[in-house]
Amino acid sequence: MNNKDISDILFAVAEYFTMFDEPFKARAYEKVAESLSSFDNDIRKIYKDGGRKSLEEISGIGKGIAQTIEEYIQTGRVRELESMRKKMPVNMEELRSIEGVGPKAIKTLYKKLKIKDVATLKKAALAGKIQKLENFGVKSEQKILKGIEFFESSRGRFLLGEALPIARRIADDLRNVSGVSRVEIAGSIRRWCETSGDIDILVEASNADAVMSTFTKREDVAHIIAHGETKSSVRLKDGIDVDVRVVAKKSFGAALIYFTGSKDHNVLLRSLAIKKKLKLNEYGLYNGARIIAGATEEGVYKSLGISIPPPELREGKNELKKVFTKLIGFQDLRGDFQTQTDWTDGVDSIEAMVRTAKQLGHEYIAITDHTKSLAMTGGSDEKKLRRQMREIDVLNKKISGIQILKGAEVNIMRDGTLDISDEVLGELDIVGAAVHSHFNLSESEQTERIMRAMSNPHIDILFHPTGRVLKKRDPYALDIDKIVAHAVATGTVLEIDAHPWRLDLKDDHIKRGVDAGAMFSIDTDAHSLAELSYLEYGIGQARRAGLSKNRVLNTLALPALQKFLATPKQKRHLL
Ligand code: DGT
Ligand code: CA
Ligand code: CA
Ligand code: ZN
Repeated sequence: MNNKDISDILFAVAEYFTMFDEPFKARAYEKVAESLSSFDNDIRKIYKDGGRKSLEEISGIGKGIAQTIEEYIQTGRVRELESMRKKMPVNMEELRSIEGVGPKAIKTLYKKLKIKDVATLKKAALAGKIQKLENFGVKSEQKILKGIEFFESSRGRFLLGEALPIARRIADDLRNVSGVSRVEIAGSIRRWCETSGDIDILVEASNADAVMSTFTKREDVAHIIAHGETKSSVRLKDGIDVDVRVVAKKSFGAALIYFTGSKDHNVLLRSLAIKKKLKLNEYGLYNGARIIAGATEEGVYKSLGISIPPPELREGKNELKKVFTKLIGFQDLRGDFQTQTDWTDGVDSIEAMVRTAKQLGHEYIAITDHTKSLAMTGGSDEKKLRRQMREIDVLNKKISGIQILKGAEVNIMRDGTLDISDEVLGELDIVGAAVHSHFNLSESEQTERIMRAMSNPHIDILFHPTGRVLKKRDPYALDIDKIVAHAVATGTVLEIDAHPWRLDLKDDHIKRGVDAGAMFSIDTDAHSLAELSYLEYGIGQARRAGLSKNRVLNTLALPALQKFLATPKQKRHLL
């Protein structure tokens, strides 16, 4: 419990007093709540040292408020608040986030229409019931509906592929503010979670004011949720919220641990600290009143006697016990096995894709255009594939320093056969198979179908195995454990499609493959030059699953890769 918790509870009390027609009490609580949120000394300590009397010496705090704070510190509850909540059981936080709806309106809406939350508010507004209330009207009803629309559109979680670029942009801008010495993205984004609720950024700076004003004045800010001395929150025009906190140098590591989370990881860490008779919070690791670590993450973990867990694994599972020495790193991939070009539905030429891949440092790139049954993409038939192979021979002579692999993204037909003849598949360097039709088969039919395709000796990789497209298409019904087992049995590599709309396999599924000993590839599924840099999203998911470098095909150097591909599928293995 810190000053902020106390401030939050006083704000809540103030709101309920407003609803219960106690404007003076409400104002008094609100004032104290406001001043506490930027109060330098620890209220709890003041209370512990000097009792309720010492609270009353703080300006604005009278007897009543001092009692409330005392009760909250001692019991973690405020009975008066609880009884007011019982009398008016509404979801305050939710309702208040609708523009134009404050405590007074909430009271009327509850008393007259039994409105408790945004869902019941929406129903009433759509039925035209709100405009009939006293002090409301057609205009305020419309405003409420607009507010609900905004609430609904922006409360969903954001894809990592949306949130990460925004977070990086803001972090980069903050790095240019004078006096700023360090900026880190924290929260679920640093853990590479596939979606994020908001963006969390930590800043070390000599001038917090400059950071806060630069941040809140950004052009992409839709509105400012809170502007404080060391913490501000905004909602961007894109709908995503951003929290920026300025943290002291001596606490930066502890704060980075805390705000990277996850909550469950923090809970594990804190109880480990307690076991060692230490105390951990976002300011540091303490032995009694003495800070023993806090400036760096390494220092804090080391003082707790454990090695630093990668952020991707801080989910409150086994990350404090296990050491992940072989975890795949962001620099470990040497190539990409799934790319489409202007031969089908990609936008760039093979040559342009290859040159960009080379610039990215790749040693090889597979060109895997779609095949004929995906007619809308101009999918290749056998003849076109052979023509493309000849073109690749020419380009391989022309471009040095990178090997172009002849490939294809072959369609799996309804019955599990493929839409390209085995003869032509045998001429390709590397072949991926994928489902692009009949998404609605039963789980057993879908699983059998895909397993049949995996049994084909020419199918090296199963591309985007579950077929999901985030926010657009659910994965098809599939027995993933059977697929994983069949991959191991047949020597088929499972793809982690790194495209931020797909992330397929996802972390849980990768984990099952890890446990079963499967082989993986991490590919971009790029349809343009820019998308060739998507590998990091797949690596992030792989790391979340604890996947080690030596189980990933595209960590191999070219000669080792060629040797692998020259080995019959059944006998293929990675070290
Ligand atoms: P999100 O934003 O929903 O994608 O997930 P996070 O993990 O980014 O969560 P967020 O933004 O609410 O808070 C950032 C981190 O701060 C979170 O991972 C752990 C820490 N944190 C926040 N609230 C609490 C809390 O109540 N208890 C503990 N132990 N840690 C918290
Ligand atoms: Ca967050
Ligand atoms: Ca946050
Ligand atoms: Zn495509």
